[in-house]
Amino acid sequence: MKLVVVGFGQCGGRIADQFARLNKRARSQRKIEITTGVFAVNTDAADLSGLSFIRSDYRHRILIGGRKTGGHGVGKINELGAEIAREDGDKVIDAIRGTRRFYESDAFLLIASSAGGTGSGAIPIMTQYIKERYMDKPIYDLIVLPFEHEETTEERSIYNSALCLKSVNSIADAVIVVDNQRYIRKDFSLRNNLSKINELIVEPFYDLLCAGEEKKIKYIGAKTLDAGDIIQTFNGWTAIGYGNSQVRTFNLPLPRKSDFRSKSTEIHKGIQAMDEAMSELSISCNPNDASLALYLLSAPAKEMNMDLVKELGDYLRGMAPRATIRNGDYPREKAILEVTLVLSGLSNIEKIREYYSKSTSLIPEFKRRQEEVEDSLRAMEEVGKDIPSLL
Ligand SMILES: Nc1nc2c(ncn2[C@@H]2O[C@H](COP(=O)(O)OP(=O)(O)OP(=O)(O)O)[C@@H](O)[C@H]2O)c(=O)[nH]1
Ligand SMILES: [Mg+2]
Repeated sequence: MKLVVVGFGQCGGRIADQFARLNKRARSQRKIEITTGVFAVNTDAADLSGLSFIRSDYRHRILIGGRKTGGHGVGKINELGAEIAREDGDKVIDAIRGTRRFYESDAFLLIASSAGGTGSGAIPIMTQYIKERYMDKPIYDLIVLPFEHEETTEERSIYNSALCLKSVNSIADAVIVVDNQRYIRKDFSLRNNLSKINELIVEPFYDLLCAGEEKKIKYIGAKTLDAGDIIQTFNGWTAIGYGNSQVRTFNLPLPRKSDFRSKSTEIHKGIQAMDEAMSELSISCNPNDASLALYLLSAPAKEMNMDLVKELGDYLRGMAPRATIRNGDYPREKAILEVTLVLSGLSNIEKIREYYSKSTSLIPEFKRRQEEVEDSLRAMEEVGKDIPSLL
């Protein structure tokens, strides 16, 4: 599957940059392409210059709202991010139109954080603009939720998130939810290592996008997972995960293929990778709430057989009994068995529900604070009313 990738704001731009890296990797390791164009859009010129893999010309790193912000961002006011996108959105559309081989793209992937200003505000507006112009291609929005410590220190991050999530969900074909907090569960030092988190966020997309683009016969599975399967699966609230397990230790003799122990070991390893993918999902959710699911098994051809694929399917069916499940296998050479898992059409995500309810109670509070500020300003003006002005 080939994507047009557009990142908005600092977070969106940096993750889009990681997709540009993945494409480079696909090209050099596998001689295939998984993106047709990668763009970063920001109100902040410094953030755009900090990227590494996205082409550095103004058509790929797009500065918007220069007049309003002086190139310095919108300071977490996502209403302003939205306003700027309405005014400057044509710049992004023009850049997309200039993509060579645009006709080969299967879908759009737009990316932003929900808590900031530029990305959070621009992504719903741009989803709508792109949808109006390219009706035949699905649009997926990848939204990054803030760390817990940001939610407690800055209520605006909760309010921005609620606004952004509600808006994108009403317009995008799927919303892939990625919770920053989930990536520091095992390693707290990651909190200060956003680029490592960004690598982890994009990793599950690699095999998923590559599988359907393979041309070499030895990398084509018994059942290829292609763009059609992905498009059928990505729908509404979506989570993505990845897990792996080592399949061979070199100093052990290989058991004979027909050996029942060898077969049960393979299945055990497969289940272990699937379990890891499930517990490493990009957002905490209940698989029981998924109406669509997909898994891709990548492993050395020797290690894959229909029994393993079927066992994994049965296992997933047990966890997501209501989901329509699609699958594929992707023969690789590395001695590692990998499972990429997508749960989609989720009917409930607790964290989003919380953002909605907390924001509803924040609205009157924000209004009250605004009024307080205005009252206080008026009172100060009143005290100084007899002082002459220099203007
Ligand atoms: N995973 C990840 N999260 C990031 C990154 N950069 C920022 N964030 C998160 O994104 C949120 C802040 O949004 P930004 O993307 O910085 O904001 P912006 O869209 O540039 O908007 P303004 O700077 O307010 O104009 C916070 O929750 C950060 O934790 C990143 O590179 N990776
Ligand atoms: Mg910024």
